[in-house]
Amino acid sequence: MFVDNVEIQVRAGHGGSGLASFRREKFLPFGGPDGGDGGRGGDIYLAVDSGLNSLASFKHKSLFKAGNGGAGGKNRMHGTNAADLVIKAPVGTAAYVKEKGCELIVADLQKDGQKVLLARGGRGGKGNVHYATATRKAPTIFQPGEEGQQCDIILKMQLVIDVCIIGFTNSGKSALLSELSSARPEVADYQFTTKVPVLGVVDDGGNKMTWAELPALVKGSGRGKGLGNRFLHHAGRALVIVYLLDAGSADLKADFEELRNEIKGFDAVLAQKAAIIAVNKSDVVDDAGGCDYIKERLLDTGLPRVMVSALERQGLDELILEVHGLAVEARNMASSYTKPEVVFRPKPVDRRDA
Ligand SMILES: Nc1nc2c(ncn2[C@@H]2O[C@H](COP(=O)(O)OP(=O)(O)OP(=O)(O)O)[C@@H](O)[C@H]2O)c(=O)[nH]1
Ligand SMILES: [Mg+2]
Repeated sequence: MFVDNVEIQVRAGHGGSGLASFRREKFLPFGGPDGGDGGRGGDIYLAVDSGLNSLASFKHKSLFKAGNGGAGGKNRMHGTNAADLVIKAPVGTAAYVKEKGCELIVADLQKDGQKVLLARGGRGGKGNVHYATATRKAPTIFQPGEEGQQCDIILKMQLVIDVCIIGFTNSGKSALLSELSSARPEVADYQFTTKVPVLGVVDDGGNKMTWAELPALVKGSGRGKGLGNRFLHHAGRALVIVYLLDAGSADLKADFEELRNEIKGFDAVLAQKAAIIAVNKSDVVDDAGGCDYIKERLLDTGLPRVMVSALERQGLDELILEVHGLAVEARNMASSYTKPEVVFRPKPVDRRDA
């Protein structure tokens, strides 16, 4: 199952209560206060697990609770600190909290090894040993443990990919990806065969890049037709977009414009990414002149154009070369601007007012 959007609830642990107690020993009538402090409640973190590639594991578990701190004991014994809870998510996951009707981003896991605090555990309360003064030698005061933070979190995952293939149904997206990589999506001549994004690694002999095909767009995807724009956000991190057209179509120019408009309507930034047009099924075009005519027809798109045939494995090397060239260029440009990491600092909560 491909899950890329889930809602979870996180509850950090409460701090353990401090203790009010007095030292009682034979021949020591006024032993004084000896109540220890409570232990810390467990924090909750969100961390990258590079073995995961969707949020499917959250489908059956949506409540995450860290343990509470132990209570303070006699003889100044400190309560046990609870263990932290680390929630694992795939790279490309962002976490949002809902506040006043808005979704505020609190974590954006962009690379392996990243770990971000989602909810802080409560501090343990102080035992009565802390309240003894010269005039108050037998304090019965102690602090209860602080409550742990709780919040509802929305996790959204965006695929971490280099190249994204976008096209209408039956243009051969799956056939192309399975010829280029070891991915084996179903290829069939009925419509909308592919219902979730499919990833494959394409090796050009020097560079390995992750390509993905998204389920087909239809005209009006923006208005929710077909699978709508449900998966288009996964193109957000791609370096290059491959517009895949079907050479057998009556009007390739119109097809391209429609695709482009769907993407623009979804996110204008997506439409400005490095892109290339691949016209698949070149084998159905009668002669080389036909291919030249198609390329000419798409000239004023301003994008590089490659004729390919997934069926007959034609033009694939040229396509890989062009796409990977664009991807390397885009990556070099992006590395001059690195997105700052989002750091979440939970606000301290004063429980005494509560
Ligand atoms: N002649 C020819 N047929 C092709 C080529 N590539 C794919 N096809 C055929 O086109 C049909 C659709 O191919 P798919 O790869 O399933 O297309 P898709 O874009 O993934 O389609 P959906 O997943 O349904 O959106 C299948 O019958 C393929 O055999 C090609 O290069 N030449
Ligand atoms: Mg498909």
